[in-house]
Amino acid sequence: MDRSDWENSDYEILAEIGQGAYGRVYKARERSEHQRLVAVKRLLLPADPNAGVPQVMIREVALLRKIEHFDHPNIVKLLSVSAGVKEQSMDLMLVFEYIDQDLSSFLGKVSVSGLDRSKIKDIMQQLLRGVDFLHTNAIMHRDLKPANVLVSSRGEVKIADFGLARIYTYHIALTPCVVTLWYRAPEVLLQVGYMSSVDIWSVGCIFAELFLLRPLFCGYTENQQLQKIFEVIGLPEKEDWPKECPINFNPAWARKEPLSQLLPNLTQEENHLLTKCLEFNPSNRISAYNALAHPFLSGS
Ligand code: 0RS
Repeated sequence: MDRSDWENSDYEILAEIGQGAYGRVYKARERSEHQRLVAVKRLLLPADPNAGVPQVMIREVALLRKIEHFDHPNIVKLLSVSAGVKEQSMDLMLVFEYIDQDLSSFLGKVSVSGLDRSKIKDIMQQLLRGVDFLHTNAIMHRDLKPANVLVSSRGEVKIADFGLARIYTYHIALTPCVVTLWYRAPEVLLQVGYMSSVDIWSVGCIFAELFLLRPLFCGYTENQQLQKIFEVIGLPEKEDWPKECPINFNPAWARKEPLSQLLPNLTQEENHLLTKCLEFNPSNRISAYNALAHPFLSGS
């Protein structure tokens, strides 16, 4: 955004906090009496201004506003939306409440002795309540990872960067950039159809990371990512391999280090929940709703 834009806007930009397929996110301050800190997200979508606001944009923004009415504690709060036209582009500005840190920075500050079990349970409950809320409203996040899970100074966990999936898909094609594959479900890597269960896979990866304090599967190509996954969860049954899959079943992907070896200190309940989140077959994967009722998470 150029200077003149910011000078006329209701917000004073303080710093850029992120950049990606979505455009840019800035930390800013309201100029009004409240002087509240906010996160301003700006998307520039190449579009024909004469054709009006693109349908996808209207639908997605309507969805964001609809879910905002529920004021869910584990979803980042949307304060305002504005759209405009700039040169040959649609300019979309979303303003959110500002949260101090993301989960990856939070994990980076944890001492070597690790997180308490009670803290892990608390983070997982809040994360899954947010995911369950999104799924109940037919929203898939599709890119859940520690960098877009925010942690407030009061310990509230809030999911950010969702609900613009259709705009992104359109935008990503135009913005080459590096994305992390580490939290991506096998069906996404295998390029077969997918559903909300992809988010549960990501939750499973995050769950393991809360114990390990490092990412569970760190691949740098789709094939390497799949290989790392199979080394831990084992090779799926040939019958479970998706039909019409562009990547062939490869029996050479053998198991090297099962979960029980990678995370030997997990209780049986923790290990069971993690295994249910990391099921290869998406239809065997636990739902957010059922995960919340799992013995590890049910009860306070
Ligand atoms: C990878 C080390 C860096 O308040 C942050 C916020 C932060 C927000 C906020 C609120 C609402 C977003 C952010 C948001 C919107 C896309 C997004 C993508 C990723 C994250 C948030 C998004 N680690 C990550 C970035 N980071 C510093 C560490 C922070 C720190 C505090 N508060 N975002 N990001 N929506 N769209």
